[in-house]
Amino acid sequence: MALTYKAAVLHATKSELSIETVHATDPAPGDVVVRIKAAGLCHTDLEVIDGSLRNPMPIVLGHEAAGVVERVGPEARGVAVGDHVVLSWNPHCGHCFYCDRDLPILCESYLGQAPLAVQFDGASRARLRDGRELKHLMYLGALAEYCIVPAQQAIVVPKELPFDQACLIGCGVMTGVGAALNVASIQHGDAVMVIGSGAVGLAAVQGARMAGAETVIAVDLAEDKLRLAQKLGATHAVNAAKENVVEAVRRLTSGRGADVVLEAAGSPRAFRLTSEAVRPGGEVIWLGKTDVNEDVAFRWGSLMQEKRIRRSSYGGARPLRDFPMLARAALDGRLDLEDLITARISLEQVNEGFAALKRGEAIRSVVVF
Ligand code: CXF
Ligand code: ZN
Repeated sequence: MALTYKAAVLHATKSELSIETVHATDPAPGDVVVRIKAAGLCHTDLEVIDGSLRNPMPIVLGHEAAGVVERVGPEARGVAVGDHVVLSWNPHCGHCFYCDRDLPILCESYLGQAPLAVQFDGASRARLRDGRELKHLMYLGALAEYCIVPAQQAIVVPKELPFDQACLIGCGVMTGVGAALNVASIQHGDAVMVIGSGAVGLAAVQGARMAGAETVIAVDLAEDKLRLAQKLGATHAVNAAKENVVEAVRRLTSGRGADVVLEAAGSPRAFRLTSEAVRPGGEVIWLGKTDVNEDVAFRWGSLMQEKRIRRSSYGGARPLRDFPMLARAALDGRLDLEDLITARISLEQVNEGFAALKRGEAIRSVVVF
């Protein structure tokens, strides 16, 4: 049966997405057909729109989504029709050099094919009405009523979790909470500084508390975001527009600096701050990003003294293990997802949603289908 559905399609950089009826191609035997119920708008989608992240066009954006499984291919394992799933944007082969070293985010097939914006088997799963092939951002293209993905990308989560909260687990929450739980080695009683109070930073604040940090210092330029960080578990808030952040963190840590710094702001100033604010022997995790061709300068002295600096792109995600864990944490009240949702919008409002994200007004706008 031919499947047609609505999708948010980008035809050219710096233009608006158009909502179009598109035609699915036949699923592969290992695929599942997921009816999308909610999808968050992330900065990475915005980078494709503004052209700083190059992708072929026309392309369906969106990579943070949850939905219901409607069809399961004969070779798909681990999911059943009716399951509620959160989608992962990191399919991986499981047997290359990096998969073998527990780094699926560096999987050779995943990285090799990502710029092509196809599904993991190298083919597209949808066409425009005129027959032209559609591309899918980050192996998903989830700003659409349907996503056809290999079963490994559809992770079953408890049905009690509302879809608008569940979708956030697929990117921003996994990245932030995962940085604290999987990537950093936060010890009970640690002082953790989190730079940036957007979706990833607010998830990192919560992850730091889950990991046992006693002091969590949120840093941002906006008072309302800092207030939200405090509501979500930050013990201190520092407004970098008004205060000297390094002095503030030293004051709160007996002069040493933070044990762990999680960066989620994505600006050269924020990156520079990380190595200044961390204590000798402490750990820095960079989550944000800036243009790949931009230079970022550091004071050499700030990089000395046994500091450990690491970059992470998906919070060390092992989706099968982590997505259900994050869903349970949300259901138990240990992880607040509701407060990350600034607005619920329709697919037709997606351009307004991206404009709000660009202006820094939204933590997460969630398209609800
Ligand atoms: C990004 C992180 C850098 C690689 C692409 C995906 N994360 C989420 O949007
Ligand atoms: Zn994202």
